[in-house]
Order: sequence, then C-alpha cells, then structure tokens
Amino acid sequence: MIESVEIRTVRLPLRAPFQTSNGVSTERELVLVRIAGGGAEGWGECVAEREPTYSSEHSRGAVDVMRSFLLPRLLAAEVTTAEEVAPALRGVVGHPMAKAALELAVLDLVLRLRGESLAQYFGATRTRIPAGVSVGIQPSVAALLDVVGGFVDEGYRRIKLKIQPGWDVEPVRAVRKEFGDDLPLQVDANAAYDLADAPLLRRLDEFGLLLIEQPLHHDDLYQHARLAEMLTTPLCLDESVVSARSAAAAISMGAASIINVKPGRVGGYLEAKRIHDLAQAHGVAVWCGGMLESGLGRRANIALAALPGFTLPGDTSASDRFYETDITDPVTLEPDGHVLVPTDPGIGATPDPDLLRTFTVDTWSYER
Ligand code: OSB
Ligand code: MG
Repeated sequence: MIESVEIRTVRLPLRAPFQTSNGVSTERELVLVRIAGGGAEGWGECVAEREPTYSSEHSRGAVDVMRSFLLPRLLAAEVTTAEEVAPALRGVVGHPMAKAALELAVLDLVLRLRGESLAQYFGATRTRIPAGVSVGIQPSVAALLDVVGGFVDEGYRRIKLKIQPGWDVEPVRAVRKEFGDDLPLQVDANAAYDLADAPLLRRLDEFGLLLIEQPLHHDDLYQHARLAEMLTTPLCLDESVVSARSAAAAISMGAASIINVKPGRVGGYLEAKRIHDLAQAHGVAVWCGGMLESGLGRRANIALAALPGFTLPGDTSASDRFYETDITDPVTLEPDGHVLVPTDPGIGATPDPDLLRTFTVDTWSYER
C-alpha cells in the first residue's frame, strides 16, 4: 500500500513564548510524515519537541529513528491497516512519538481511502467538545491575570496553569481571587517536585482545583501513590503514563485518579484509545492532552477527545492560539468555548503546500 514517504521538519513561530518547568520555547519545531499510496495521501504529526526536555524524544532524533529503524520495518511488514503498525514496530524499544506519527499517517491514509473520519473510526459520540487551555509560566502575576482574563473572555471552559517551585501557590491564589471559585482550574507541574514537597503541594488543596497534573518525576509511580494519600486535590498523571500497561499500574496503585491521554506519549492513537477504554472501565476520568500541535495534530486529538470517556475538558485549545499562521486551516474556538469535531475523511485537513514550503527546514523522501 505504501508507495512513498516524506518526512519534513517544520518550524512554526509561536504567537507568544510558552514556558513550563522544563524551559521556554518561542517556536515549535515539529516533524510531519506524509505517506502516499493507492491514489491518496495520509499525514501524521510527530509531537517530539526540538529538545528532549518533556521526554527523551526530540525532533531530530525522531527523524533519524523513523528513517533508520521504523520505516524499514513498516515497509517490510507491508501493512495495509493502522492496526498493523504498532506490531510491525514493536522490535524498536521506546520512541513512542516517532511511532505514533507513522501510525497516524497510515490511519489517515486508510480512512481517506475509505471516506471515513477519524472520529467515526474511534467511535466518537460528540460533534463538539468543550476546550480547555494551558497557560504557560508568566513573567509576573499581573501578566498571568491578563493572559488568563483573555482566555476567559474568549470562552475557554477550563484553565490550566503551569507551575514550578516558586510559581505555584501565589499565582493560583491570584487567579482564584480575580476569577472566582467557579472557574474550572487545574495545575501542571511537569515533574518539577519531589515527594518531600508534599507539605507545599498540600497548600494547593484550599483552592478547589480540578486536579494537579504530574507533580513528581516520570518514574515516581510509587511516590505519586503516596502523595495522592496526602492531598485532597485529585492527582492526574501525564509523563508517567507511557502505555496502557503503565496506565493500568498507575490506576491499581492509586497513583492517579485522572489520566491525561496524549497519543504521542503512548505510541499512537490506538494505544490512546485503549487507555480511554481501560480508564472508563475503572471509573477513572481521562482528558486529552496537547503538545502545541499544528492544526493537523490538533484535529486528530479533538477526534479522540470526542469519545465518551473524555469527561474533563482537555488541552484542545484552538491551534490559532499558538500560531498566527498555521500549516492547515486553523482550528478555531466557537464563541461558547467549544471546538468542532472534524467530519471530513481521515484527520479532516491537509497541510497547505505553500505554507509547508515556507516553514520547512528539512525534508527527506523515499520512493518505493
Ligand atoms: O505537560 O501537558 C504538558 C505542552 C508541551 C509539553 C508538555 C505539555 C504541554 C501542554 C500543552 O501543556 C498545551 C497544549 O498543547 O495546548
Ligand atoms: Mg502535562
């Protein structure tokens, strides 16, 4: 089925710097995969960032692992369905974001040939979903209140504040004071704390947060379970959940009562759906995370997030909140704070060739 493959590295300027406990970025470097075959094309977006700060993957490494190890396996396996992609790549350890991008490109291609949308394929039940927005660490509390106020005015249904030591209790207190107790509010530490910080993290309990996301290190599953016993705020895991297996372990240990599902982090949309199904069976809420995707990856996330177990608003903010110029038609926010679930075949959008040319910094291609 696969006749040609193109892997592109693209750099998109961000509207505003995005700062987390891992560092600050002013542009998004991402890798796009295009697979052509049978008279159609399929696209995948790899969410690895330029530097390996969120996880061990990075964009240049993802391109290399795709070229050197993943594509040879994918081509040798002669896959004709998305379900065959992960088994074909199983021999390579790790690199979930690179694997996920290839799986998404195959899935997009297969669905386009069939005329079926990603949401239909997943069994999604909704046509529109409420959108949350992730707010980076700001230079001052005044700047934070400004940024949050802008998003609240736009209609976002839930606000997530990035936190780190020195930027936690005070910004949360200030946002609660300014916008009231009814604002759905949560925080994300990106693994910036230790279990010894439990007394500090307990101070967040008084603010009625929806959840605290990934306070401790990636492999601190046991410590998260201990921390969960000390907090009244529900504990949510992001970085620690890398597969349906680790999701099951986290749930059974009591390390998470909520899971942020990111397809790239878990090796693809099919594994992400399995985590949704598992969590739903255990009464654990899930929501769809984000990785500053372009309109392409964002649409795929929104299709996934339209599944019934995604009961909390996700980081499915409009792509035009990150990018003034996107590579696809932008994903935009409806006035009531929802985003629309795409209905066109596959992901429901393709990159604009001229814009792609403008933003591409590196291309590699293969013809069978
Ligand atoms: O931890 O959820 C995270 C962005 C890059 C890396 C990690 C994270 C994030 C976000 C995503 O918070 C925000 C978004 O894409 O809307
Ligand atoms: Mg997170």
